Amino acid sequence: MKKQKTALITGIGGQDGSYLTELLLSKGTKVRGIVRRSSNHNTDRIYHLMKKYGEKKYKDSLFYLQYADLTDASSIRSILDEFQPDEIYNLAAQSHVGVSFNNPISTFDINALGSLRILDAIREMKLNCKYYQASSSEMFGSSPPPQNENTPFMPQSPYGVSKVAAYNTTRMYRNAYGIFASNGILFNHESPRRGINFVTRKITLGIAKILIGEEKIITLGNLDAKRDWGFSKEYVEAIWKILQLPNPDDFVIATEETHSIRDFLREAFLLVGLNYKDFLIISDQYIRPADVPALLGDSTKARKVLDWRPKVKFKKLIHMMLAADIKIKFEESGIVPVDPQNRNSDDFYIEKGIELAQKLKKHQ
Ligand code: NAP
Ligand code: G4F
Repeated sequence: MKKQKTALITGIGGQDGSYLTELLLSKGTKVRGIVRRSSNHNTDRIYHLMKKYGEKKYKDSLFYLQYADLTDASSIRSILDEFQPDEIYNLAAQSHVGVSFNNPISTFDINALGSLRILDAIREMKLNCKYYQASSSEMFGSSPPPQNENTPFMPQSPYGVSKVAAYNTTRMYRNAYGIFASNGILFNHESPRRGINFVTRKITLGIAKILIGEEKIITLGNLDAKRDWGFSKEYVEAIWKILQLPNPDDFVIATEETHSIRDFLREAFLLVGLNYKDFLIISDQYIRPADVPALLGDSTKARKVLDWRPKVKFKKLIHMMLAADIKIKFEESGIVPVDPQNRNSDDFYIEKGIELAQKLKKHQ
């Protein structure tokens, strides 16, 4: 009989960590996650799993959380010693590119040194485990599209530089010490669980707030940048597949479509029949010292080796995210009765959004 695997996820409370946990649990893998101490909730995305599996039960539990921090080497070593994971998914990061210009040193500490701390502990403790590094298309920076595994990295932000360092550390530990260490170079991926200060979620949540009268405008920065946006829930399947291969390797994961921020904004407002230009302010506050102009992934290798293909692309993603945010705002404000059985489809919320948008137009 096959031994039940144990996976350790850093960044388990993040967007990807929450979807990856659901995937691993569905496969019968034991999941151990690290969360860092914060003065406010940072486990909302996995609260449903904490309730289902019992937060405090240990050893026999399929799901268990422990406090640790990627900036604290001793916390990482004791976690590895205690859990003896078969797979480590290093998803923890200061993941906001704009914020990395304000906090370059802590970004590097978490993102670059954090991965080094884990890899060096694996080496020194002689752990027999597979390691996944959450690398990023932000590493390509100003390299022109399309970008694949052979495209040179030209990072444009402290975040991008920190991720290049972690990418190279991962390859170095693989080559020098024979550790099973792989990079997933993931292009932007979003979902209703995306952090609210990334541009996609800022737009969809902003529209929902405008519809219920909570806000009048959305304030953004550079609208001309282009991104290759996919769906996080599908991207964590690729992450899992990368660690199931017999040998470690590096993969670009992308939809192979690119759109500007302006395209996203236009499409999202149009879904409820509004023109984004009536609700937009551009502010220097959100313009970065340097920005990545255009990302478009070529994931031929992932298609061939991993047999991975994304189904959710640009329009479907916006539809899903906007519907989810309208639902949240409607429920919060009591405009539409809460739907306890969750019977209503995304189309239902978009339709309700259109009705509110029409009223909004009349009052303009
Ligand atoms: P996310 O939602 O921002 O989640 C990041 C997680 O890391 C959070 O749970 C955060 O905890 C945790 N974390 C931050 N600093 C930590 C520390 N010092 N010690 C322990 N945990 C810490 O990010 P995501 O979108 O899920 O992305 C997952 C990973 O993929 C990140 O490494 C990101 O850089 C990378 N990536 C993301 C994308 C994308 O488009 N989403 C694309 C390429 C690569 P708190 O909640 O306490 O802050
Ligand atoms: O949504 P963003 O903050 O994502 P960005 O910078 O591409 O980074 C995300 O994707 C990376 C993969 O390439 C990840 F590694 C990283 O962790 C993160 O998940 O910004 C997208 C674009 C940028 O060009 C930004 O300048 O949108 C532009 N933008 C315009 N106005 C804005 C805003 N971005 C944010 N966050 N907020 C704005 O108001």
